[in-house]
Amino acid sequence: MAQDAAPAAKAQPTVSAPAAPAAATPAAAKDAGPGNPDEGGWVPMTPTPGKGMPKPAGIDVQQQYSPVGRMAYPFHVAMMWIMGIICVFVAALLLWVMIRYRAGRNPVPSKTTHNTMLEVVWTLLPVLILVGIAIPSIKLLAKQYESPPKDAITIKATGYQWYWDYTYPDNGVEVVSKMLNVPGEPEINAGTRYDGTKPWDGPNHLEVDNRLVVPVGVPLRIQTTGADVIHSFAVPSLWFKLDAIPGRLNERMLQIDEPGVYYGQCSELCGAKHGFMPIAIEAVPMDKWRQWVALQGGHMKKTGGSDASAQPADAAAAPEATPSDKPAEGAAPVAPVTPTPATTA
Ligand SMILES: [Cu+2]
Repeated sequence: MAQDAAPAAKAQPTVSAPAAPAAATPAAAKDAGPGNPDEGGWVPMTPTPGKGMPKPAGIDVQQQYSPVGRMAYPFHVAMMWIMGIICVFVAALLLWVMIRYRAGRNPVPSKTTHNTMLEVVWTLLPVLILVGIAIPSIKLLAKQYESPPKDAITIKATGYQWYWDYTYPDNGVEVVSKMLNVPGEPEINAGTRYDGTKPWDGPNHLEVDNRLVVPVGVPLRIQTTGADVIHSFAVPSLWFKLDAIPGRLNERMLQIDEPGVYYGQCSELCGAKHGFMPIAIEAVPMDKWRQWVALQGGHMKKTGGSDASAQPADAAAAPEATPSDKPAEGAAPVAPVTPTPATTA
């Protein structure tokens, strides 16, 4: 924690300026670079209110948009009911015993010590309930740890104090993703614009300058690591949470059911601005994703034969990129590749 304090203090000077609702253009120009949505004609998706984000006064888990989430959510609801019924039942029994068998009503206490039938029931019943829970629970656990198939699209999310960096190693794309500043609040990220200055901006504290753009309906291999301290990559509406640990490369499969913008946050206390490194995933159809990759100056995976299907599509994406009015895109080398600390890849 002492470590965290130092960079925080250094960053502090930028935090005081009381937010002149950002001239969007100069700010946008500042964060020009790979992944900038203002670059290359990419128009980010406008999020649907309430989808992939928390709802005001909501108390339930967010609606799920991934196969794992759709499996886990009903299980979560069933567990809540089982727990609730047991709590009410035990509390009722206690109350009944306290009232019915109080000293005042039973001056001569009963000498009963055993009841075989009752003992068998109160042993067997919890065992049966636990077995009943264990079966779907283990299935869900296994599903959550399912390995991505060989041809899954790889995305590596690196947590920094206090932003995310996304690389697509097979596509030669890198995106640095920082929280948008919040109107009326101290500036958190110098150089990023203010939330609400673009029509596609989502909720404040959750929207970022450059989203993680991914294709829908196909398995993604999400790898996480931390560049400095432990972070955690978590998106509630996709039932996805994976720690990002320095010196380690964690991996989990993610698949998103339908296009949309899904928001999450770093979920490991990682320092002073832990609360200001949100995650915004923009899931788009595959052809749009290919277009996005091309606009970032990236390419489709060079196939070694396993996923031959990618090749013709790659060829299709390429011409799309060439006439694009952004030839400079390719010229800008993919942002200075941040040395990733000792990841065991
Ligand atoms: Cu963090």
